[in-house]
Amino acid sequence: MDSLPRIALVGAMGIGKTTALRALCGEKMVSSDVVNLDRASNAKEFTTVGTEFGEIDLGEGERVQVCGCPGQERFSFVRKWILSVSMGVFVMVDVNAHDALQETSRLLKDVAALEQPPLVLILSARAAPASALDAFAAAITHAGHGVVPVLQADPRDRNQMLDAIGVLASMLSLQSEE
Ligand SMILES: Nc1nc2c(ncn2[C@@H]2O[C@H](COP(=O)(O)OP(=O)(O)O)[C@@H](O)[C@H]2O)c(=O)[nH]1
Ligand SMILES: [Mg+2]
Repeated sequence: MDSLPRIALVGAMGIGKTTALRALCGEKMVSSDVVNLDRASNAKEFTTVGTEFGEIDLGEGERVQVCGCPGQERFSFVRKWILSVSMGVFVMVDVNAHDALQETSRLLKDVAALEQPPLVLILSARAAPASALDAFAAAITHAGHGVVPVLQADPRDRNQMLDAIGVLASMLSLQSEE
C-alpha cells in the first residue's frame, strides 16, 4: 500500500496535540469520527478513540501525515499501533510539569518496545529556558533512554512546528545514510 510518511504526536491531554495539528494542517485535518489511517486493515475502532490526523504539504510534492494520538492510558493500544506505523514521533511535554520526566519516560518506553521504533524528538510545548531543556535532556539520558533531542516548539506556531519537522527529516536522512 502506498502511504505517506507519518509523524505521530503523543503527550498528555491538553499539551497541544490538536492545536499543533490545526497549526500545521489547517482545514486539511480530520478528527476521529472518520479516521482511516490504513484502509487495508481495521479502521473501525479508530472511530471512537480520539485519534485525529492531518496532512502537510512540504512543497515539491513532499507530503507528510501527522497523527495525534490519544493521551489517556486506556487508549495506549491505539497509541502503540500508530507509533508502529510512524517514521517519527514528537513527544510533547511541558518540561516544567512535576511529572514531565515520568510521563516522557513512559512514552519513550512504549516507543522503544516497538519492533521498528520511529525516531523520537521531544518537543517542549510550553515556554522554558534553554537551561531547563538541557536539564530535561540530561535527565532523559540518565533515565536510560539514550540521547533524545529536546526542542522548544509552541504548538500554536506553524513555523516552529515546521522547524521541528525539518529537524526530524534531517535526522531521518542521516539515519538512512548509516
Ligand atoms: N499557553 C498555551 N496554551 C496552549 C498551547 N498549546 C495549546 N494550548 C491550549 O491548551 C488547550 C489544550 O490544547 P489541545 O491542543 O486541545 O491539547 P491536546 O489534548 O494535546 O490535543 C487548548 O485550549 C489550547 O488553546 C501553548 O503552547 N501554550
Ligand atoms: Mg486533542
